[in-house]
Amino acid sequence: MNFTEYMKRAISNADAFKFTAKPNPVVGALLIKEGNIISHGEHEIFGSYHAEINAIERAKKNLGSTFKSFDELTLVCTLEPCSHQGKTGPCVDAIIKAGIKNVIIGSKDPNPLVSGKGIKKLVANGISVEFGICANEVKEQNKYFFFKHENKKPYITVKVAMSADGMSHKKSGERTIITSSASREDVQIVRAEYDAILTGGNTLFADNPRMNARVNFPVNQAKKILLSKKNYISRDFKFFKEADVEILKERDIHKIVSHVQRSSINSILVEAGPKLVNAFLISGLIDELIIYKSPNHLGDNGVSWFDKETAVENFGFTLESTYKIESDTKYIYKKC
Ligand code: AOF
Ligand code: ZN
Repeated sequence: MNFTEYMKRAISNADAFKFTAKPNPVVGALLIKEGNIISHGEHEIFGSYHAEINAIERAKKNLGSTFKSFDELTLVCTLEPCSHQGKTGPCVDAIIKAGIKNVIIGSKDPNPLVSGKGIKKLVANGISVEFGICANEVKEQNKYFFFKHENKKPYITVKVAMSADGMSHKKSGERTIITSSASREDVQIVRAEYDAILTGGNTLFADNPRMNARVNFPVNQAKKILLSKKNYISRDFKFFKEADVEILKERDIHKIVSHVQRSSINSILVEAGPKLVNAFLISGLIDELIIYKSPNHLGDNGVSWFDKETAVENFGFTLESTYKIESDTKYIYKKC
């Protein structure tokens, strides 16, 4: 195997942890000696050890058997090793301390705390560093993390469930189930991918939603953000169950987004009613729109999502893909 192939292996190993490492990036590392993988390590869980540390610690078990000293090994890691003291120690220090002399990196870390500094410190300590192998694949694998740092804003998706005639719910205000259970199951997987789920007070009071990802695999549940000006909100709503909830009174979407930008959140899924959804779309800060459309009509009893049929295009979105989910259709629009 050459280093590109090892990098691809490290990327694949890391992918298994995309739901538990978030909002951190997934990272994979391998320690190689003369064409053999001596050990591997991944960043498995948010807040826990980084990939390089896991690879080094795993290799130590074979020190003296498959290899005699770390200077015989090449470290292949998908992301630039960190140089900051975060929840765990800086990876570059552990690499230097172990005595590794060769490091092959996929992509530079876009996080300003690290970016370039990790590489610089390795080089300053006499370590040979090569970077840029499969950088695009690493970036694609961690697209929300890279997006946030490169665009100085989190990636924001709005998700709506719509009747065939473009309605959100019944005028009477009662909870209306529009799409099939299969579509609603699909939403669970979408939720699992995001770092934060945002809704408004109207949706909370009308639907009492849980808005967690009910999936059959381990997931670091999204932080929940509730926009409401109310001074008192009962914690009996399902939204608050086993959740990290932040309530914001702010109404200015730009200010809300800058506030989130300062946290570790890279991506937000907005699941709200027409008023808030339209405010987000008008702000121009939405990057993706997911519409689940059912074949059923609500007719005169319904409240429309958008004013015009061409609203989606007017907001600057283009259809990227369409999926059938039983009798519903899922449309994914991207900003262009
Ligand atoms: C690495 N190896 O496996 C990962 C890195 O909060 P912390 O301490 O876990 O640090 C998170 C930041 O560290 C994250 O934003 C990114 O810049 C980097 N992630 N770095 O050397 C890893 N997961
Ligand atoms: Zn690290």
